[in-house]
Amino acid sequence: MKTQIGIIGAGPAGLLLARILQMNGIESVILERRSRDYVLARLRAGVLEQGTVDTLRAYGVNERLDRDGMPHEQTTFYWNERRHVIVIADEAGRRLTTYGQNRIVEDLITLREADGLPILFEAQVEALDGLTDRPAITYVQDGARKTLECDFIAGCDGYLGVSRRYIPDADAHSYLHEFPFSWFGILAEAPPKPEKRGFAHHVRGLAVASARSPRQSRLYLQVDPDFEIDSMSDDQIWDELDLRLTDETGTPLNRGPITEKSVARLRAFVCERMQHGKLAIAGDAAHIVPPSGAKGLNLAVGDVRLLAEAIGRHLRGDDDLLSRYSELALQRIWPTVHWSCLMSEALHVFPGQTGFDTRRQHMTLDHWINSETGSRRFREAMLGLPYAV
Ligand code: FAS
Repeated sequence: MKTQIGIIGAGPAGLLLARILQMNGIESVILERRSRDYVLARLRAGVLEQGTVDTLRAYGVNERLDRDGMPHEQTTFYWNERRHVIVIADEAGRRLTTYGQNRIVEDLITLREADGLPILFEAQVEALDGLTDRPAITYVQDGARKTLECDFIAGCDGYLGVSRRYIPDADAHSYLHEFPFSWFGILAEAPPKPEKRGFAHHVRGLAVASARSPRQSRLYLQVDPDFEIDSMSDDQIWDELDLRLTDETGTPLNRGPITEKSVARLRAFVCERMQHGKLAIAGDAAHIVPPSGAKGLNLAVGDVRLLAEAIGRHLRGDDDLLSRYSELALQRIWPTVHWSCLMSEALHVFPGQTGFDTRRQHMTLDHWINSETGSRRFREAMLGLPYAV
């Protein structure tokens, strides 16, 4: 099989890249190791920066987003049993929007299939060749080894994907930080209360209350890295969430059946080598952020906007932007990783944390909540950095 762009991974990065290329007249084939059902069932992110919403609108991926996306114009901190609100919407009308990653993925797959364009599911990529002249992807599907020849390869295959391995000295230019805790996430059929959405900084650990739709709540508890997913009953989960999210109103969360549970270790990772010859990586293949800042998906959007433009110019014989892809992408990646780590350091309880450490966390939260410069810094970081293109 031959195409112009071989894309590895049908997550948000790979699917959106394919969509942007298609709208610029560039054909691609997406190779995805998992089944279609598995990809659609993965929950993950849910908070979209304005730039992400604008990008999805620009490429016609907004019909359900405009109908079901929930405005998210403030962040609430629950701390010392009180609510503290920071307005995020800014004078230019920028704000956050809550709309599940799984729905964006479904919207992109639906559009691509309606256009009759190829996504090969259960196609496990095993090797990349010819990265400096005639790129080729070897993959296994239905037990047969096959080859996709292309002009360029985009590695959108996530943190555990194969593509990063084909970038020489990637490891020597990679930086990893593991946090000493995980997030225990639940999805519940319980209407989220607008007055109960935000982050709790509590002596027992962080809690997060967010929405996925008007009928579904997405909630997280900080847990130890070795937390057993079935170690808490549903009632114990709800009681712990209400305890950590306590505020002066005493309002409890709406409760309902828990339909999904997951545990994710918190880590931050950046690979500063995001390209080699006719291969470039984007999204989680190049970087991981702790979900505290709700940035992973939004960073992937910035990468693929830049990569799509660079590929388009490359195919027209102009390699200037492509030669600067890593450099330009990192100008957005590192500040966002730093912000996500600041949020993680301010909100979680660390092993061996002292009263001194806790008071310093309180100073950070107080700065964001009560000082003009702190609130502006918080607002700009949450709304997201401008794109390179
Ligand atoms: P993805 O990992 O989504 O997609 C990569 C794709 O490549 C996968 O479908 C995989 O199957 C495929 N693949 C891998 N190897 C392959 C191979 N050899 N051959 C073919 N295909 C291959 N971000 C937020 O902003 N907010 C959140 O609340 C949040 N919560 C998260 C919770 C969890 C449990 C996890 C794991 C992540 C969370 N994230 C969150 C981050 C997440 O949303 C990522 O940033 C986002 O999925 C990035 O998208 P991709 O780069 O496309 O990578």
